[in-house]
Amino acid sequence: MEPKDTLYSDYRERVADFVFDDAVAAVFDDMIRRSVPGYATVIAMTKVFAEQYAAQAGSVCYDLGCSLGASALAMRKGIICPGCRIIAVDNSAQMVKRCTEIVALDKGIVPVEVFQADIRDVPIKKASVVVMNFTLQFLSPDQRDAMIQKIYDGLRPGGVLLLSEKITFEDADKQAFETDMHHEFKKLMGYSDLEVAQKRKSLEKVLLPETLEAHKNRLKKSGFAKTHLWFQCFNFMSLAAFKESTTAERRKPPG
Ligand code: GEK
Repeated sequence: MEPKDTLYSDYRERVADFVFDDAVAAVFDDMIRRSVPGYATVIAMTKVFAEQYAAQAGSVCYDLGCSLGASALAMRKGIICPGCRIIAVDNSAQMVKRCTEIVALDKGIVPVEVFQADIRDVPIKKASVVVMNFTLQFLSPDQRDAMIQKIYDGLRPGGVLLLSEKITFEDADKQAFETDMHHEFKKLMGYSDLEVAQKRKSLEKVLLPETLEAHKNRLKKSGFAKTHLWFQCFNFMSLAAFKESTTAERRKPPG
């Protein structure tokens, strides 16, 4: 069984900025499942998106900010098209080490390469599915346009970007409500008020959420023809952004 996340359970005089170190990598699966409402649904549906959109032989599926590889392994289960492979990237050495071990234990047959790199430096080529589940939010906002543009340019026509993020709201009441509900979710998942408060402090300068509109505008500006909000639970959402294609390129035939 995965170890339980108790990293913020003891009072800290000074809460340092959050980093993806050994301690976090060791409990990450438990941490993200109990912190992100709908995480299990987003991962489960990543399989379905891969099944539908990794439909071009020889294409590449990317998991950008892979952590322990949950999205990469979901895609591995879903891909039915021959000759596809998966590239999973994270810049945390500790995450990459654990992810490599986890992928090695998985019985899937689609090739998965896991490597340590900054996603800003990774070339995206011949992509059919690019997954960025809760990672763009950790890039500095002024670097996000270039990241999305690079993904758009590297996607084949008919490809999809799955972009899952924590979001913020313009309306102060809505922001307060969604933040509150997220904290209630964390308490329901067994975190104490102290844990919630200390974790929030640690992420304050590290995880910088934007509005849904800001994400949609960026995707549109980068060239994505269509963007669907397919999942939202409180202040967490996932968008599917499609690169235009002819019908023949689009997806696996129905039935
Ligand atoms: C999942 N997608 O389980 N380059 C590479 N990796 C980065 C960068 C960067 N510039 N910045 C952050 N990361 C996963 C969950 S977690 C989300 C993703 C969270 C990595 C960082 O090391 C971490 O592993 C991941 O992005 C974000 O579906 O913790 O809220």
